[in-house]
Amino acid sequence: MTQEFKLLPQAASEVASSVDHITLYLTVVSVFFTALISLLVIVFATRYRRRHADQRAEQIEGSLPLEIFWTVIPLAIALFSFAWGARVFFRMNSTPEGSLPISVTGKQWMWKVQHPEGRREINDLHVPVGVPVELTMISEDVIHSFYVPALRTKRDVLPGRYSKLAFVANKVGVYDIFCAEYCGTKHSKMIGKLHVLEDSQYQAWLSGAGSGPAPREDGAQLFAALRCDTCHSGQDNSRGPSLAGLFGADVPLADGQVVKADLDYLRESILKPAVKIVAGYQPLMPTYAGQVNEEQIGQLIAYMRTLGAPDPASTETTR
Ligand code: HEC
Ligand SMILES: [Cu+2]
Repeated sequence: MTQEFKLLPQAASEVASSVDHITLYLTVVSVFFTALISLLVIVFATRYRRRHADQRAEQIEGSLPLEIFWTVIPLAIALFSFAWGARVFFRMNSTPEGSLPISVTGKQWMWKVQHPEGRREINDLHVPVGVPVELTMISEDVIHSFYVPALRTKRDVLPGRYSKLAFVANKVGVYDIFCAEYCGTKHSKMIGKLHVLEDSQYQAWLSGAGSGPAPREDGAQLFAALRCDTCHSGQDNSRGPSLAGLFGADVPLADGQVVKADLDYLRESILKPAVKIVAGYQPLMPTYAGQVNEEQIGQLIAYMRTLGAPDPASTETTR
């Protein structure tokens, strides 16, 4: 209904329709109470106005049933809005198992995208219809924000920290992508298109021009080129810890803390190795800040995630 009269942008996901329904509901409730209260103000002001100069107000004692009535009704409405909103919020922010991992790097003033099997694109994002997608995003410079109105979803893209955005597009078509955080002179030009394709078209598109090595393959090359393997050979006498099975594991640190080896931890280990020292090791690792850009860090992480995994070819590589 809301799509027919063009008050709202197209809706290309189930979440988008849910967001529209909540918005509509909140608008109706607000308009209803605004109208009711305004009307009552006018009615009471006229009806109970002062009629002659010596008229005194009568004191009213109050009424318990009335007070319960106007406390319980707003409470019920507020709780209902909260429960409904929270449900949609959780649905928006949950990533189903087996989501398609795609990495996005924001940069003044463009969106760079890399698919898990290697195809890259700039200011375009191709995804299959009906398949859950998870974007892992980071910025090379300032804060950007990845916004797709048709999906009613938006997430800040930060320098120095990964953020995630999950969605399932349910309608084939082409939709706008905007940067929703002012990021400099050409912020308004930082736009792109989301292309939602049938699965077969997506597969065909994946193998088209612009496909290159998968991030994990680029990562393996970088790992050798940057000589990471000299210290992380995985051998017992190696100067650095083995990286096999590291991703997602708990890492005991020299100061007694235990941290989870997530994307941000791996990224920090490459750029600021001295911040968290693995228990039992010396702080020998040099920093690679300035030698690798965000995309290369993503590739190194994608490669490290394949280490020690049962079958590297089938391992999910988010970055
Ligand atoms: C000079 C030897 C050396 C080189 C070269 C080196 N590392 Fe390290 N690395 C270490 C040592 C020693 C540690 C453990 C101490 C620490 O946490 O800093 C470590 C820790 C790590 C950790 C955290 C491991 C864990 O178990 O939590 C990661 C991830 C890592 N290195 C990745 C890399 C990558 C990627 C490269 C190449 C870009 C690299 N290292 C190059 C010596 C090295
Ligand atoms: Cu931007």
